[in-house]
Amino acid sequence: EDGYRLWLRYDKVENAQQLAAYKQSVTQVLFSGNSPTISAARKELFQGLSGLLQLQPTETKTVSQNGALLIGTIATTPILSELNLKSSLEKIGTEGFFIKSVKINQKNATIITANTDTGVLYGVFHFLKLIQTGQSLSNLSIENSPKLTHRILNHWDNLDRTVERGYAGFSLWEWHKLPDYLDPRYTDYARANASVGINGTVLTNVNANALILTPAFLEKVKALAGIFRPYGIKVYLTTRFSAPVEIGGLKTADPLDAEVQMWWKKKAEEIYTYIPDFGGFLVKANSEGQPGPQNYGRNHADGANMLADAVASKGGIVMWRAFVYDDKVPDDRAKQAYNEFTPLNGKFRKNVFVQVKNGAIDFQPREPFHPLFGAMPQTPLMMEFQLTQEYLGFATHLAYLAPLFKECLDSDTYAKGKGATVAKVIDGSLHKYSMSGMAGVANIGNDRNWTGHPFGQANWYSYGRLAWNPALSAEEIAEEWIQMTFTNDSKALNSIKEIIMGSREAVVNYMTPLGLAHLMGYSHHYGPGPWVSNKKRDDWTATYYHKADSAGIGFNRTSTGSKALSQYFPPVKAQLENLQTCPEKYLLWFHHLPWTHRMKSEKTLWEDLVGHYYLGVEQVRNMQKTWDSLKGSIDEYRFAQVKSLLSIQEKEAVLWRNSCVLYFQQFSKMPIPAGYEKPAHPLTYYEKLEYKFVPGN
Ligand code: BDP
Repeated sequence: EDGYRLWLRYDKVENAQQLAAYKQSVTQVLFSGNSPTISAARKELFQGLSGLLQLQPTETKTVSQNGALLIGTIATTPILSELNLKSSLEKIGTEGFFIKSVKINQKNATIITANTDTGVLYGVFHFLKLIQTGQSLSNLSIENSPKLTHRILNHWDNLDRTVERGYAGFSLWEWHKLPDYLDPRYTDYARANASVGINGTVLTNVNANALILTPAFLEKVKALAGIFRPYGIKVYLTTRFSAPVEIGGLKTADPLDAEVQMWWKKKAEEIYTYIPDFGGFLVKANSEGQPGPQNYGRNHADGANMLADAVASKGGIVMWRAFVYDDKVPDDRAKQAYNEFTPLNGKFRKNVFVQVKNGAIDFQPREPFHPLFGAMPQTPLMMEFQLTQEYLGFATHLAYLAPLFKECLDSDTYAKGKGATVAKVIDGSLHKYSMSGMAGVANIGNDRNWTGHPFGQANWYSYGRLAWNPALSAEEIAEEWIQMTFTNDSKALNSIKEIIMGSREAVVNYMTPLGLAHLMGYSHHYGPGPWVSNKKRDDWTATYYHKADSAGIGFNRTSTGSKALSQYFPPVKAQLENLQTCPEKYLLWFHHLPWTHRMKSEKTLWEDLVGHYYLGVEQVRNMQKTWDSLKGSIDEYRFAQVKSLLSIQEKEAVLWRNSCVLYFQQFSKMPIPAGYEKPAHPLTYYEKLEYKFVPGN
């Protein structure tokens, strides 16, 4: 077991009783339809059953015994039309499915049905999951459909196969061998995505290369799209805004220039000749040096609408990113996206999403939700989460991100009074958006186990599950993932759950507790660098964010500071502005406070901060102990791999703790409270450590 099979391992059900019961529920299979999607579903079902139940059930045309499994859409399965499923099917839409125990010809049968073939495929994955997670197959009545229309992975993959912020090897896309060689891995990638309902993938980096839009590459993209299509996955590309100049020979890329508009129209038409169901474009513009409409004095809506018009007639969309900040703008970086985008509310075409990162800075271990959520009622906002752990220890540290995703999704924006959660903004229900979406910056590469750290798979998995249904809990997702990926043994399951559920908070504690942010080393964002200052851009330094000085620490975003808080709706603003009500987990994000400030723990801010750093290390040590107790209940390879990674994580958590505590101590001038182990070296030692060999340096 090397992790390649992800959560689709399909190993034999170990519990003999359960196995026998399952076998009784699957004695014959009636599969109808013959599209490529149905073939994929059939193949998956048989692969799953032959592994899980060691069974090759016979395919029949009629129900002749108990335990029949009927699979297909209503249109292709005449028997189903007798079952009065119309109203249920209306409810589940184009991608939902329906699994139900029924009687047909007086025999017990199970049906898996949907309005579309893709729905059937999702239903098959769900059915297999019931077995993988040890659930009963009797008396089933499952109606399930996605809450969001667009559930998309964003690959930050370059054409030379390096991956921006990728820590799991090189890009999966072997451009040099495409379109002739189709790595079977592409199909496994599609299966994994479909199994959690991901229905789109952006193949290329947001820091885009215009070459992807040239015929030689479109040929290759077409080949990938052909593999993903049966799995319900559309392909999208990133565009470089200056492409008309770079590959089109035009003098300008001004979005209001008729020639430029025509160029994009033609380009889009050309793309659709290769990929008739091409999903559309993802654009990073006027951000971190990327070209955009502002280069021509135009705004984001001008840029997005031009591209949107080019793909509209074919059903394509544009995902225009709101990740903009500029050190030339002499204001708090956290405010810029809101300032640039809220005036454009309602000014985008119908097929444009504005894609917003979960927080206003950048994928930190903890950030308050982005104030744009709730602030653009007439423009569908799409959530952007980062699965690759750029700021959470790469693929070396174990950090389960579903609690981070949930923290954001469950936050109340108060955009329409109480209960206007971020989840309701992005699922479209709050503002009646016509489309809804979530993007996850992929953590996948060509490492054998896909994500580098075996637990990184849980971030891919949980992202997909939450994009399908943001109401799921991080814990229930963790449980099913562990069961499918590691074990159904309840003791081991609970131990792994304990590790996984506490892991993100541990990282917050040893990296950026109490609302601190961006203390990571310069450019690579790996090890600690609270001392990073005096760089090319002020907003790329750590001192910009923590503002530690002899008077205290933290970024004042209240009305006496940058006023970023005024971008939130009044109840949120009031809560966060007030020191009595601001949750301490966000304290230093919004307030600059003296080292002697009294915390809820009755400790001074200094002592409390130090306490969090030490707790973070303790938490990692506890994770290690719990993992060690699993020896024998986990296959050896992955047991040893996680064990080693945890020991690196422990070492690095200590480095983080010592670096930050000693660095901040220069300003607090207060002692590390008695009872804590003392840092092994002076601050200068930690400051000199270089992370020369980490990716991105
Ligand atoms: C930052 C990354 C950078 C990305 C950028 C983005 O450091 O590599 O290009 O986000 O999201 O987190 O565009």
